[in-house]
Amino acid sequence: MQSELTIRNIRAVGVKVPMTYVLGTSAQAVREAPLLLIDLETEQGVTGHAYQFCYLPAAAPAIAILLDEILRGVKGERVAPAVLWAKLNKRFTLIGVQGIVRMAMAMLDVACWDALARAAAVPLASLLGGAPARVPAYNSCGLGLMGVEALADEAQALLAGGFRALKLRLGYPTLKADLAAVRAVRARIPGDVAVLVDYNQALSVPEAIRRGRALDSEGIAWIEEPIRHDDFAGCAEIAREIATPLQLGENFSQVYDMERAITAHASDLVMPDLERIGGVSGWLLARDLAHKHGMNMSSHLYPEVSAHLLAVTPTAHRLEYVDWANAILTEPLRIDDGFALVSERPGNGLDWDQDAVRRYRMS
Ligand code: SMN
Ligand code: MG
Repeated sequence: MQSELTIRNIRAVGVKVPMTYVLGTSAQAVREAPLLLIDLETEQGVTGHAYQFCYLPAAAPAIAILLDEILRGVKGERVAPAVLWAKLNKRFTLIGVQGIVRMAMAMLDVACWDALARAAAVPLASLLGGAPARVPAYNSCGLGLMGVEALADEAQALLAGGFRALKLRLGYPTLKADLAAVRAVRARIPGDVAVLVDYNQALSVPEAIRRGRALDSEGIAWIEEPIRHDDFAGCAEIAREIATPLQLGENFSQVYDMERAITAHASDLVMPDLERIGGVSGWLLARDLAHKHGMNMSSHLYPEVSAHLLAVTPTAHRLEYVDWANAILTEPLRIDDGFALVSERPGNGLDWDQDAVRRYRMS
């Protein structure tokens, strides 16, 4: 994608926004969302936006420092995402394009695509050859590890907005407790609501097979990351042994990782993360790979931008909806009857509410 836009500056600000629902995973409980927001300023006056969910507040200033380093390499360059990625890939070869280096590069990529869409005065989905659409979404807020009564109440509350699918985190100390959690949720919601479960890498291969087989009779729509995310041989073994579809992807580092997972038959479904897969450019490569293999592809976090991308993904499956960025957006992503409505204004749907940004700014 070529354009006349040239890069002038990258401004980054960290915010810590309160979460409506605690995200209690098997690995860690998250109560506040640390987000890094960037403005990519161009000489032509168009500004592109992106944000990163930082997992840890301490990662926000670290990513911001890497963005300063990126700016030194790309200031004055044209806003051409593929060209910039190639240049930065070379610049960061020795440290490695992974972890927060890759996150910073992906943020630049997302902001570049936003600037291009804004300059063309079209929504990102249209710039990519599609159009804003209704994308099936699941509510991924909350439903962390907790007591069964609280789970049932939260499941009911999460169906507001007409959601027809929810994600439940598992990885309790015992299989019995996992089953109790699933059944408590199931008992409180309509039978046609899909329940997806996520172990966040908590299990060993034998334990995943044991728990997965037990979950096979619970009507679960997918089992996500049962074991360490990079053990593709182990995941392939689990996928062979259980009937419920296996889901991987939030930890795919660029499309190369996804290709290795597919080659290893590690997963039935894929759900790349916008920032780990390499931004919009990385998503487009992942999209083509999923299409080639006929694999259903969902998103991970960043629902505002991911909605645009799923609208141009032939094997689009489910959008992961979280409301974390709503606190700092002027126009949060709209959900209607369980579908996300891709924003129709120019760009990727991210516009900062400056008062809220000041309120939640990290010290
Ligand atoms: C998740 C997302 C973000 C932070 C922690 C856990 C989870 C998911 O794995 O898939 O939503
Ligand atoms: Mg997950």
